[in-house]
Parts: sequence; C-alpha cells; structure tokens
Amino acid sequence: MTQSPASITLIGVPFEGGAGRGGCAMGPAALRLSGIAETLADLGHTVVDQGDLVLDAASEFESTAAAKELPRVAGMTRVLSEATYAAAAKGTLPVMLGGDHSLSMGSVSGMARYAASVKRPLFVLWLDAHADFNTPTSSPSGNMHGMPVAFFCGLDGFPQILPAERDLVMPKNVFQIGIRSVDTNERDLIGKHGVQVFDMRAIDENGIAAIVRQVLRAVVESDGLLHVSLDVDFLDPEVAPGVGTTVPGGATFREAHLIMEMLHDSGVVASLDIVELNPFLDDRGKSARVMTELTASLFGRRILDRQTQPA
Ligand code: 6HN
Ligand code: MN
Ligand code: MN
Ligand code: MN
Repeated sequence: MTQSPASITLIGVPFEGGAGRGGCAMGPAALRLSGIAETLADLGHTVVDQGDLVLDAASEFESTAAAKELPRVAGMTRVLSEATYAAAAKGTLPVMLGGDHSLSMGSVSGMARYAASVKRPLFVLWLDAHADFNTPTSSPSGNMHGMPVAFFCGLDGFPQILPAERDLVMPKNVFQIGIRSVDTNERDLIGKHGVQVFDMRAIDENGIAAIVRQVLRAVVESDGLLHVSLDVDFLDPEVAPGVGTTVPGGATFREAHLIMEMLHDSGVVASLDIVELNPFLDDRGKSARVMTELTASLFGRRILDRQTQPA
C-alpha cells in the first residue's frame, strides 16, 4: 500500500497502438528522465525498475476500422496483465509507465486477477477527461485507448483477448473523475452499466475533496483494493499540454495534488497507471514533470506533517 514504505515495481509500457497518433511510446523514457524512480526512492520506498516490456502483436487477430491495431493491443494486454499480476502477487505495488490508455486493459485485468486471489474487491479510480467506456461496436474512432474500461468490465463486443474465465471489475466499482468528453453511444453504455461518473460539473459544485472522500469510503467499507489510472488529459491543457487528446476545462494542479494526498493517506492504493503522456507534444518536459510530482504526492510527499481529516 502507499502509506508505509512500499516496494514499488516500475513497469515501462512503450505502447501507442491504441492512440490515434504517435508519441506515447516515448512516455516511459520521459517519465524516467523526469526522475520518477529517484523521487520515489527518496521518499523511502524500495523501487525496482524492471525496464520496458517487450511487446509483440497477437497474430490471430486482425486490425479493423472498429478496433484499430487490435493485434498489437491484444499482444500488449496479455503481456502487461501477466506482468502486473506477477508484480502484485510478489507483494509489490505495480506502477505502469505508459504508454496510451489501452494499457489499462492489461494492468487492470492483472489487478482484477490479483484482487480475486486475495478475495478482495477491486475498485478503479479513473482520472481522465474521457470515460474510455467505448466498445468496438460503440466507438466513433476505433481507437482502443477509448475502450479499456468497457474491456475490463467485461462488456460485449470485444474478441477474446484474455481467457474467458478472467476476473472482471464491476462497473459500480469504477469511479471516474474529471470527465468532460463522452461520445453519444458511450453515454448510453455508462448509464446502462452504472459506472460512477463525477464530471467537471460535479467537481465545481461539490469540491474535489467531498468526491474523493465518497470514493475512498466505498473502498474502505468493503475492504477493497484501489487501482488508480491517471490520464494526462485529466489535467487542464495549460497544466499538462503533452497529450494527444486535450480537452479544455480540466482539473487544476491543486485539485490533482489534493486527490493524490488524500489517496496516500487512505492507504488503499494497490497500483497505478500513468498514461497518455506524449513527449512529442509536450512543452520542455512540463507534463512529464507534473506527472512525477503527482506520483510523489501519491506516495507520501507532504508539505507539512498533516494528514487528511476524517469525514
Ligand atoms: N483517452 N472517446 C474518444 C474515442 O475515440 O473513443 C476519445 C478517447 C480518448 C482516450 O484519452 O485515453
Ligand atoms: Mn484515457
Ligand atoms: Mn483521456
Ligand atoms: Mn495541495
């Protein structure tokens, strides 16, 4: 867990096959250059960087307009779900250095398997401008980085990438914050399956702290594990321009920072994805540095020795 000194496994996922444009494959290198491993080690954690995954396409699939680069996405999903499960099963906290958001098909599936093995429910906190709840049937783009949540919740419309008996995440255990861009069919799927979405309006009306408390309460009450998936475009483009799918009106650095501090204090975080960083679009490393700063707060960097007050 993030609270006491943790053993952290950094898993580089230099993958951009799920995105509509190139650049995310350079994400792991930019995150390393911004000092993510050293920053976490300085906080007292044990950090093992296992390097970048070697990714191969799964040749039994075909790329289609509805699921672009499916062979590569499927191959990555298989390798990463194994790597994530293995890192968690040996008692470490996996941190995925992405890579586009399709990688959560693998990381969250691996964590779902791990959570089932220790008989605890898995919750997902999705920090993103987008819901990423499309399926190959609903998607207007065919880009699979818009589909990971639907995949790990087990929605219809995907080919069999992982074994049929794989562990899934219940849509009601998925909490999304920061959402401000949802496609028409995707909105219907969200309503039908009961994903818990807090859009930007909810943040403006309630404040971020009240929302995060509600999420953490749900996890703690059912003794769950929490996977955090942080998309660069959760943040406002002025704060973090290094992403291919910017949407105006995003979270401020202060809001994101407070989320990370509250997550740390909760002690329930079991794994983290850092995704969609596109160094080719970044402004002199600004976004990579912001992601490393936020990760440091999630792992216990604090300004004063003061913890989140109980609700
Ligand atoms: N991301 N909803 C759009 C689509 O193509 O499905 C955008 C997805 C963006 C994905 O930001 O991780
Ligand atoms: Mn995303
Ligand atoms: Mn996004
Ligand atoms: Mn703060």
